[in-house]
Amino acid sequence: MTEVVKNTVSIVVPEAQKSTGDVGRKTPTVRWNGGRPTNPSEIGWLRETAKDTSLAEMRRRYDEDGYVLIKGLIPREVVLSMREHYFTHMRSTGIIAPKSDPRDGIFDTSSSPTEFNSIGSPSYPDAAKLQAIAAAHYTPEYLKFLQNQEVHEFVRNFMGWTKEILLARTLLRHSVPHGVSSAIHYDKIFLRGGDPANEFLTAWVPIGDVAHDGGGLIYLKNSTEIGRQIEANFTKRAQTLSEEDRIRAYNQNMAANGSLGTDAEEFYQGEGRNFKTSTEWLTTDYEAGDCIFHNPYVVHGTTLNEDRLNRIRLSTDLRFYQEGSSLDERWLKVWVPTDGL
Ligand SMILES: O=C(O)CCC(=O)C(=O)O
Ligand SMILES: [Fe+2]
Repeated sequence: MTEVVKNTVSIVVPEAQKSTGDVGRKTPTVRWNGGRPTNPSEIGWLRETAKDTSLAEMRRRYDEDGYVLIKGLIPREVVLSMREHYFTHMRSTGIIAPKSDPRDGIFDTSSSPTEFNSIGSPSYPDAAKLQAIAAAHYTPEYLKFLQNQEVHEFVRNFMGWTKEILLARTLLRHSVPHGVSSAIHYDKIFLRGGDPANEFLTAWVPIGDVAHDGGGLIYLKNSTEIGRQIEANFTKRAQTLSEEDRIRAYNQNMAANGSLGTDAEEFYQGEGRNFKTSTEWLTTDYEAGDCIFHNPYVVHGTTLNEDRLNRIRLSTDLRFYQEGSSLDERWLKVWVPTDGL
């Protein structure tokens, strides 16, 4: 019998080149949250990271990119139950389509999107809706979701901390189709308190699937250094201000809402004017269970929610510090609409 000689040559792909997230995927088409279209040649995909990737490689990517997008970190069912809970809680405000399943979170398109503004929008909705959003931050289901073991363990191991502190000020935000949500910023603008050398970690947790044109986060590629330079400039200009004003996101040097513009064009006309050579912005099709961790300086904003199924983008954003570090004390209280942060 002749032995069939199999081709045993295997190609070892270096870990650093795996799962870049953009292989063979068409350039996404999105609009900025302010409504202007993006330039397709400047939009790309975020790098995806599998949760079993080595810590060393994850940290290398975080250092290089300013973020690490972990696919499927939280069990999908846990996330979808949270989505169902939120829209059941919010149903009385009229946010979801009549008779629709709260788990789907489908916007009632007979309403005006601006009536359903949420945290991060330029203005708030009416008192009843605002009260419902505030109350959603206190439900036992949400508080349990915040204790999610996968996220806490990840943060602890990834940062090499003995114990992580989740700041009480978490932001549970919905963004309805064609509504206005968060503008361009880096997170340090809002957390300038505490020892400046102490870095926190943000986790943005989509609560449901968020397609690339569904109002999720969009990041300026390789922008950590850009954020640092803009912040150094703000710090210099704030030297004559009182301590309270110096750390305020809305001090006299800052634009409304602490933002750096509603879209790339505004960004490059304003604080981004010295960084016009960095023009690639990255987003993705986020799936329930994914979690994106980013540093305090990486520049990001949101896309316009143009979801084909009229799904409401729901997410929470969390900030972690190492236990015992000097942190921004203003963030130790649960968000209320009047906290001025
Ligand atoms: O969800 C949003 O609209 C903004 C979230 C964000 O900027 C963050 O998580 O740092
Ligand atoms: Fe942010």
